[in-house]
Parts: sequence; structure tokens; C-alpha cells
Amino acid sequence: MPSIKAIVTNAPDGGVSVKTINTDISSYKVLISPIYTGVCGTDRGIVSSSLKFAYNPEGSDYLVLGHESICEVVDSKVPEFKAGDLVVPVVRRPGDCVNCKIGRQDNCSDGKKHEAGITGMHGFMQEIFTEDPEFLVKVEDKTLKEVGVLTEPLKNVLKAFEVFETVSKRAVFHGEDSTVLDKNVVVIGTGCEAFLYTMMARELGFRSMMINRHPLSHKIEKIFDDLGLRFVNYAEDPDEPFSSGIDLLIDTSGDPTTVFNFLRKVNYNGVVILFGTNGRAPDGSFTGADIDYVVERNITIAGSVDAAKKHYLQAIEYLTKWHCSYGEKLENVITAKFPPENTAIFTSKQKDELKSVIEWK
Ligand code: DN4
Ligand code: BGC
Ligand code: ZN
Repeated sequence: MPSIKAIVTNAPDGGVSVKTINTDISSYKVLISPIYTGVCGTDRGIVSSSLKFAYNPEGSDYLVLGHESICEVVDSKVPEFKAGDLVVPVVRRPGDCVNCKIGRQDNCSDGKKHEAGITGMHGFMQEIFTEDPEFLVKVEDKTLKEVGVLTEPLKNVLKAFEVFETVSKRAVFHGEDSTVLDKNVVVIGTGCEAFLYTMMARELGFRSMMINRHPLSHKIEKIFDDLGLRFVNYAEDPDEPFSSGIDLLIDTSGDPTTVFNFLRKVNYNGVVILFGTNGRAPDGSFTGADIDYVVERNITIAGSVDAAKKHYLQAIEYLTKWHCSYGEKLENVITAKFPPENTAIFTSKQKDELKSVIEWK
């Protein structure tokens, strides 16, 4: 059994360290090693113990972190993969419910699914691991060796737009030529998920902006400007987030007060997607007047978590397209690379961070 390096926590109590673990790779279908693993709000929530839904695999007193990755196949015993292929392993693994049985474990109906690096399954922040081909998605374009790490966070965005498509069917949202009419998307937050939501909203023909309660650093402002994305500091400019109202409000902050402040700007037949989870945000208040507002305007409030394998494939298509169109401007979204030993990146967000990654090779 080889001894390998892994980044671990003890969920749900939190903490983070580099640990040497013994891993059994004697039998496998595909043997994988990570090239880059991404650090996101979920990892930091697990490490700080604010995300109480995280737990260790059964019988283990630690959880290997990591659900965002771009990996390389080391060896394969199945024809679909060969050594050197770039792959992204999927996060969620099915339980026994009917949605899990049809490959939609993202819509698991009894909570008995597992998530790599989050709930009951070791993640991808370890030097080598085995995988079942069913849970691997191939990245054909080798130039995605770095930005391919955005596949996992982008797949969540594609699922959320699928949720939006479904719930917005109750009123006319699209023009006759199937393009989106003159509609406004506001994304709360300016982290990596907010960025990916805004890229996708623009791709789909919406007018869109990201908002936050403070100005951006020059570095992040430049990354957004270079990609033609709009940002508003609502503390300075509270009326700006679309004077004509909001048709789709997407929250990545998990802050109830902010969500409900902007919900009061949502137009008739508008949709609110709740995506951010922030166990530490202070409680907000949702009043009777707010209920009247939501009811009288046919507003839909929908939660969205995770995504299906098809969304990973769509994410790779969009990343391939955006990488062709924007090249280095997209690569700049990966704002810093760290060695596995630098566990401080799990306890505080880096200055000027959009996506911090751990470099394994
Ligand atoms: P992140 O980079 O921590 O993003 C959170 C963003 O919200 C940051 O830009 C925050 O700004 C911003 N924010 C916080 N409070 C406010 C506020 N009051 N007004 C405006 N903006 C605010 O994390 P991420 O982009 O990786 O992920 C976003 C969230 O989605 C996290 O809560 C994740 O746990 C969650 N998530 C959910 C799924 C899923 O449902 C998947 C991935 C992530 P600043 O405070 O940094 O300036 O499947
Ligand atoms: C992952 C999702 C996962 C979620 C759990 C996110 O960071 O991208 O796949 O379902 O965390 O809240
Ligand atoms: Zn993540």
C-alpha cells in the first residue's frame, strides 16, 4: 500500500492539515492523479466547521478534501480512457433513491448520496486515487489543463440555469426567435461562482451584473473588465442594480438580509435562485409584506445544488469555447497556485482571489 500525501479535515468539526495516508490502489479501473485542485467557499466552510452537513467516510476519522479538480489518467484498464488523458471526476455519487438511479443524484431525494471531499467520501486532494469510469468526464482539449479546473464550479451554474428554464416556463420569458428578451440578471457576490454565473448569463443573452457591498481590487476589476463583465458596488450605488428591476436574481452570498433586500427589486414573474450556503451569515427577516410581494408578482424562489454529468459535459464545451475566444483573459481567473503544504489558503480568502488552486505536479 503506497503512502501518499493528502489534505484532510475532520468533518464536521473542521480544521485542515497535510497527512500521509496509506491508500489501496492494488485493484482499479482507472488510476488518477490530480494536476490542479480548486479551493472554494464550500471547502472553507467545511474547514471552519460552519457547513455542518459535511461528514467523514464511514469508519474514518478524517476526510480528504477536494471536489474541484483537473486530473490526469495514470493508467486505465478500460478502453474509454488511456494514460495521459485529462479528466474531471464528478463530485456526487448515487444513493438508492429513484433520482440517484436515473443518474440525477444532484436531485437526490433522501440525502443518502455521497459527495467527494464533502459528505462521506474522500475527495481529490491526494496524490493518487482510483476511479470508476462512470464517474469520469474526459477533457479532449489539452489546452484546458489549467482552466479545466473550472469545469466543476461551472457545472453547478449550468444546472441552475436548467432550474431557471424549468420554473420560468410559467410565463413568457423568451422571444419568438428563442433568444432571451431584454431581461436583467443580478448575481449577488463576486467570487468564482458569481463570475461563472455572469459569464453564462451573458452567453445566454441576458443583461447581467455582479454586485457586492464593497469595491473590487484593481486586479479583479481588470479581470472582469477584460472579459467585458459588469460590476456594481451597491453600497455606493444602491439604486443602480437595474432601475428597470431584476428578472433573475442569483445569490452566491448565502446572506439572507442581502437576498431579501434585492428580492424586493424582482419583477413580475421573476425568478430567484438561492445557491450560496453560508452557515455563519446572520439571520434576516422576511416579513408579511415580502410574502405579499412574492405572491402578487408570481415570483419563484428556487434552491439549486450540484449538477448532473450532462452539465459537466456542457461546462467543458463552454470552457473550450471561452478559452478559444478569450485565451489568457480567461486563464487570469486562476489568480494563484499553491503547493499542498500551504493550508493557510483554506482558512482565509487570498487578497485578489478569484480562484486559488493547489498544484500537485
Ligand atoms: P466565495 O468566493 O466565498 O463567494 C461568495 C461571494 O459572496 C463573495 O464574493 C463574497 O464577497 C460575496 N458576499 C458575501 N456577503 C455578501 C453580501 N452581503 N453582499 C454581496 N456579496 C456578498 O465562494 P464561491 O464563489 O466558491 O461559492 C459561492 C457560494 O456558493 C458558497 O457559499 C458556496 O458554499 C456555495 N456553493 C454552492 C454550490 C451548490 O449549491 C456549489 C458551489 C458553491 P467577499 O465577502 O468575499 O467580498 O452546488
Ligand atoms: C459542490 C457541489 C456540492 C455542494 C454541496 C459544492 O461546492 O460544487 O457539487 O453538491 O458543494 O453544498
Ligand atoms: Zn466548489
